[in-house]
Amino acid sequence: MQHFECDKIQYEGPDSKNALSFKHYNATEEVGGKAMKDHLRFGAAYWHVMRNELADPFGAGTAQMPWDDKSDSVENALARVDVFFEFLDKIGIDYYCFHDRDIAPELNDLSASNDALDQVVAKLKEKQAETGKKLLWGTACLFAHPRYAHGAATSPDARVYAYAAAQVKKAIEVTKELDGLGYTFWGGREGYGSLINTNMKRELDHLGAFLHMAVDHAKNIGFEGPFYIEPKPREPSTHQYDSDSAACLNFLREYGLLDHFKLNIETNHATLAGHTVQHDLTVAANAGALGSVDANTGDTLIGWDTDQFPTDVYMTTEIMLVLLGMGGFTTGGLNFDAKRRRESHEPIDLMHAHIGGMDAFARGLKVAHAIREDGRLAQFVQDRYSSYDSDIGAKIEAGTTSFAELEQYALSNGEPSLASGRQEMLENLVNDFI
Ligand code: XUL
Ligand code: CO
Repeated sequence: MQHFECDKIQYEGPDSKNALSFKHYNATEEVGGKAMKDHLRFGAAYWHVMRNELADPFGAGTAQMPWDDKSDSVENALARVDVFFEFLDKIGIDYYCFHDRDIAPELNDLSASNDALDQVVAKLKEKQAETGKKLLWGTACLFAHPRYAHGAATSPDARVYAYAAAQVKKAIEVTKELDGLGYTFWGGREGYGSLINTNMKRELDHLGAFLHMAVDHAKNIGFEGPFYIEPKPREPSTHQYDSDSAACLNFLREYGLLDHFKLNIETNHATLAGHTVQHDLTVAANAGALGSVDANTGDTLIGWDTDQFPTDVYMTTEIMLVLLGMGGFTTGGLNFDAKRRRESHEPIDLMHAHIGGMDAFARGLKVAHAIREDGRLAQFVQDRYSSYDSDIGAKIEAGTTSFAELEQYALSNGEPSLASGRQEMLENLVNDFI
């Protein structure tokens, strides 16, 4: 049975008027000697594609899901798997991501929930073998159930902490069972509503211990994929401890976890933190810790996590410049952590949404590659720092000078004459490629 009223989406080129085709994403076309699909490593989010009913705080869900009987039965969960793999096949996405409770029901009893999860995982494993689709990362949902209202690994209640640990233990195990390439921690409620009732120090110590136990367990069962932390400053909490790339890196260093974790950077989370996504990606990449990307975008007029599909080629270009600059993904990919607008409620809208995101990234990839091939942008930046390549500048970088020597240098060299930053010229240069 077909659940999406379309054939496999094909590349038809920029002149095509067929809305259900790719205009720019051509999976096997090479850019810089590497196929687009291997640069971009697109992933689909099970929670948005299969489980997001498109409700908002003011109204009920609108999404049409004729295949879903809305029950918490394992049968219903198993039926969704077929629909999801039809979706992956038709859209041509090779990777996917899930939370434990997206794929299988929360049954309010840990062993019953675990049994249900095992049944669905067995089916996912079969479908993966049949289709060649891969799990980019798995994760545990530690934020939806009321037991996690005060947090999970930062809950003030040790019984909740233990429950969360059990859930993560199982989620890592099923991720390994499915040959998952990574495992993500998004601290959905790892933060606070108010400091008036919060012991921040104890909560952070508990979180550090939790992640160390996760590392130990991964080692015990032979799960090698990296762990990712996904920064987000707020929502649902007032403040979340993993607020941005820099805060996450600091936390990982403080608790001795940096060797085991990379970051999964999400555009709309970076913007909620008051940064551009390019900023948070760059901070992560500089630390050698940029692992994966949750691709979406926010809305400049709405101050919350709207998780929209990325369509802005300027933004995808900026993202691809960072990714190409670090040599591309290893274990990570571009996971569309994005949902349709509430008004786009038909199954076919899932196709339009992903086509748009994939085409926007294909263009960003081509533009970023062309900018790098051209070389003028990189050359400008290199030249801007050239005074550090020799003489006193080289001594600064080598750590072989002192305030006393720099004072002598400043006294004898007089007022430095500055070069222009040429920001506008460079913005024009980037636009010339778009
Ligand atoms: C929430 C969010 C999550 C994580 C996985 O804002 O981004 O869906 O990606 O838990
Ligand atoms: Co995300």
